[in-house]
Amino acid sequence: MTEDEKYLFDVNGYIVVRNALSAADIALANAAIDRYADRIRERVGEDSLSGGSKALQGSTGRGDLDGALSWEEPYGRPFRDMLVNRTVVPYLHELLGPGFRLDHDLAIITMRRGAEGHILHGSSGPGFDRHQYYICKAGRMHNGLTVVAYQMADVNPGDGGLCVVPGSHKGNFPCPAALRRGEAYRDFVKQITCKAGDCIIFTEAVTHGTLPWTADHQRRTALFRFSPGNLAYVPHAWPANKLELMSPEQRLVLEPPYHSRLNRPVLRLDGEPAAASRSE
Ligand SMILES: O=C(O)CCC(=O)C(=O)O
Repeated sequence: MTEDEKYLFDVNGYIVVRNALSAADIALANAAIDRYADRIRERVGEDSLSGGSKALQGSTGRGDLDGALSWEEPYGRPFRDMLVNRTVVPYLHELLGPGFRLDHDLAIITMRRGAEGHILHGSSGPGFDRHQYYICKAGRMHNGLTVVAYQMADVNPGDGGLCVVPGSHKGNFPCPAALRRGEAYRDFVKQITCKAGDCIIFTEAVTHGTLPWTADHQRRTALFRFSPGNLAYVPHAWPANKLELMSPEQRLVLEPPYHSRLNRPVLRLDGEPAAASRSE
């Protein structure tokens, strides 16, 4: 992560990593989503995410597609490879420390034209959330739960999708309800545009949410949530049949939470395994 990128993440609470996926990765990931499209579950009724906000409402819900890390070859491969993507791993080393681990299972988000938005949320404010935080001390950034969102389709200005309130990860006061509902202060909410193959990394501390999807093409985002190696948000024991599909490098990212001092194996910056190189 360059000094400029550290500045941008520290100031904004997110960063866009361009061209993290190759054209072949994008094509295979999209073919896999097409293959399993009948498993997409649209969040309607009590699963709706727009929280009753008129500004975020839509004609249908966000589509969720689970289980991709367990899909058979070749369909699951591009998603398993995202766990140890060599362009993205150095960012996670810097933001979460070596030994970062997958916290939640992968969730693929799809949105078709008219899909509703998601009320804005984030863990900054007057309290301290010990699982989702952003701190910078002595020139080093420390993050709790952190989202790594790979894009399989372009997100153009006005399409909708992920939005953030840049800088809000450092906020000390409660976020106004009208802002969270997309009903006021819209100038402070930034839609994040990007191309297929880009990856957006953001801290769960930054206030973020989803704008309704207006484009004719489907939104497709593979959303991973990582934690530092010592921390867990969700209880999780990865099942043996999932681990069997993983390479040795990918399995390192599925280690349970514990101190790196206890011989925690970590990925090197080039994505290969190595012993822990610094005490976290
Ligand atoms: O639409 C997005 O990318 C945001 C998703 C999100 O914040 C969530 O699922 O909690």
